[in-house]
Amino acid sequence: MNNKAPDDLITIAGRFTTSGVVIAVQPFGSGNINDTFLVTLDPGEERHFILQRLNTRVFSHPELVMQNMRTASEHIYARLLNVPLGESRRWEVPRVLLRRDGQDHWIDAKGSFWRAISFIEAAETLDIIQNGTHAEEVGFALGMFHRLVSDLPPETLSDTLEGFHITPRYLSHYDDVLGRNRLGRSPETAYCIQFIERRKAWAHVLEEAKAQGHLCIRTIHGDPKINNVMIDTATRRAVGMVDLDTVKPGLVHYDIGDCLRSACNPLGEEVEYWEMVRFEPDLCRAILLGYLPQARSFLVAADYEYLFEAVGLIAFELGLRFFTDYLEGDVYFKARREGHNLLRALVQFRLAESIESQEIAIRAIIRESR
Ligand code: GN1
Ligand code: MG
Repeated sequence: MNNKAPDDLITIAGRFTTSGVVIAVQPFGSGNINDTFLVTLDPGEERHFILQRLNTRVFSHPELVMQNMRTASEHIYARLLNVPLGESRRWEVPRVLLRRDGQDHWIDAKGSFWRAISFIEAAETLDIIQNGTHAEEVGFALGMFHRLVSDLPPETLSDTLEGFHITPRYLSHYDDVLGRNRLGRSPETAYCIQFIERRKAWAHVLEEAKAQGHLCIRTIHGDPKINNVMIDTATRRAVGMVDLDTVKPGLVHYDIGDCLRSACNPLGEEVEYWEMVRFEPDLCRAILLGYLPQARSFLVAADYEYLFEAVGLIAFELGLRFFTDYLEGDVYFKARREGHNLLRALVQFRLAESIESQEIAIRAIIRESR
């Protein structure tokens, strides 16, 4: 058995402690990009914190990611003082933990970029939607987050991931990769290629609306999928949104689409039987019931007109990103086995199909929820 890795992690975690001794560092969560660990301290002012090795292949300017996180969380803290939460609800924001010398990260001998973030105690995240109440809480969490950053001017944040959620950019990258690809065509890859081909023109819908001035840039979360919403283990209410790496300027539609595509898929995005994946409209209704009371103060009429397109588009876009990565040899999303990113793509395409086939019902839900 090799004991070296845990020892190394304990030393690295120790670089971020101000009190207490690190007694354990364990892999944590199911992220596709960064490496995440839960650190346990004894005794320490706080029992746990999150240690992460940022994927600098994806985030090529990690110091700007840290700056955005700090700008957003400080803004949210200040704003929380004026936003009534109601009884029996807490709202927590992950804080960047500084080292004793005031630095917000540490670069190890191999050049890895490490950072520490506060842990929200007595709460958990779930990869799969549990029921309508859970869906409503997921919607509330995104609405609360958007409301708290709605007065944070997007220009104060850096664009840390150029092209993120710009579907036409993913399409042109896909075309390049496909052109170079020499893999044989299985029935699954043929299905994906045809699926993308038929939706190429439509995939510009949000970017065109943005270019024509129908939709405006705001501060967004960037990755508000179901398992980035922390749920209180006792009250089962949402207590915060984690993973602030992608907080940056963008369309709220990317966020709403990502939240709905991830939380209205009762089988989750890592399912084996991709043909069985479907989008559940009742969960969509529950999410909007939680989201819109928070968001009505800043959404304008044109925003509602593109909500339906946003749901299908973000599912399609994620499928496109997974499929391109499969063709490219898994250079972006961590793949845990051969064909993993192909399977993930099939799940998202099946979900996008299910959204398309229920267009009338989903549009009616959006209309009635306004
Ligand atoms: C990635 O690593 P994780 O799980 O936080 C990705 C998201 C995808 C998500 C799909 C920076 O997020 O855009 O929606 O996987 N993050 C980045 O599960 O690309
Ligand atoms: Mg993320």
